[in-house]
Amino acid sequence: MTRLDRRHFLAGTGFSLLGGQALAAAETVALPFAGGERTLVRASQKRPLILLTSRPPQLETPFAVFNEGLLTPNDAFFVRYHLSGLPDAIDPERFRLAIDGHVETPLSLSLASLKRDFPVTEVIAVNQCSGNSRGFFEPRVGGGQLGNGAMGNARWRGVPLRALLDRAGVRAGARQVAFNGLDVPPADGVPDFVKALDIDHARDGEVLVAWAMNGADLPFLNGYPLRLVVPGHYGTYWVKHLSEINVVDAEFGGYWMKTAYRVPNNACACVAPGTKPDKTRPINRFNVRSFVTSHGEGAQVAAGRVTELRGIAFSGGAGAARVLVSADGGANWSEARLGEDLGRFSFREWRLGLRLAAGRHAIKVRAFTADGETQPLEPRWQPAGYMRNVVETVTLEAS
Ligand SMILES: Nc1nc2c(c(=O)[nH]1)N[C@H]1C(S)=C(S)[C@@H](COP(=O)(O)O)O[C@H]1N2
Ligand SMILES: [Mo]
Repeated sequence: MTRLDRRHFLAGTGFSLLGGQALAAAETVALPFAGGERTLVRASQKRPLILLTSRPPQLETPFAVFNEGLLTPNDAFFVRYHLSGLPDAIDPERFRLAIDGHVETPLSLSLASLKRDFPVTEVIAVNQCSGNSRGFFEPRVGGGQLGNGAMGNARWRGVPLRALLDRAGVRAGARQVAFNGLDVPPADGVPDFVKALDIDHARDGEVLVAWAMNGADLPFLNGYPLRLVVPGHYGTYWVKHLSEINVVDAEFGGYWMKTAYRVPNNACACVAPGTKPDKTRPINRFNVRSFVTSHGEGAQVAAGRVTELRGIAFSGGAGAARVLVSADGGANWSEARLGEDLGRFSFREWRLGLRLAAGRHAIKVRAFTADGETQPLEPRWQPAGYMRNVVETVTLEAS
């Protein structure tokens, strides 16, 4: 990106995406697929992140961050928007959250009331974009060509959605709850970003209306002052700048539920490469994934000595009960040690020491949930490029 381009997109957004700090154009990274050359940019409240698009802002976390710790720092957390009409400065005194629709008593809550008048709870949960890792799809699919950095794990603090719905009094016949944020479509006809959950899911006690992550206010780009947290479910449901919770007595028919963010309606949510599904359903829970974080592709290690491998695993709500590692491309597998359990929605650390002979080694990592769900050895395919969870491989050079 040139300096001129940067000025253009600074002028065109309602806030300072770059925080006034233009970075040298030399700071680039190459994601490991065709067309993966990217610029690092510094958005407001963020360290340099991988730029996918500037309008709307889409920033990916550099993968090395996931080796820093199990909680993803707020300033490194990825950013994804669909609409370029981001809210301007939000006044926390004047902000109100509406709870309306098919309820007995519509509510309009200030931030102060939300924090004072309801039970407060915390959960550590992964937020992952449906299209995380889309850039690796073969054959290629349209959409943001993301590497593996459109995910993050944080401690979220807020009020259970159930408590808000109970206070408003959900009326009989309620079917879904729709969530809208303060961002708006530009004047090009893209529908407003509104997502919906089934009423039972909305009332399960796990979904939060959160104002803090990792002990601090939500960064603006991650949804200040409030966002929905839907543990175990893809990021598309985690509506940012949440301003309206609307209970509806029918299936919500908005574009972002009815047309977008749908997956093939079968057990694997997949189809033969290059084909289209005949039936789809809204995307919902994550599948299980695991990664090596300690070593990147092609890393050099000492032959004949123990190499300490480390990584992360997570799933859509059953945690990661086992992680197996293969050092010979999948012929033999060893059990990794699991780290502290931060809850079933969190990243879980795994570690394994391996003594590698001189030469190249294809290290594979495969996680299993307590329910026995695991990662496929060959990638699944679907036209939207969602839900990639193939067993990852990292090649190490021992010498
Ligand atoms: N208001 C609003 N909320 C939104 C979106 C959006 O475009 N607008 N995108 C969703 C999608 S698809 C994802 S993956 C997550 C990303 O959360 P993050 O930007 O905090 O990482 O936000 C979700 N919430
Ligand atoms: Mo997403």
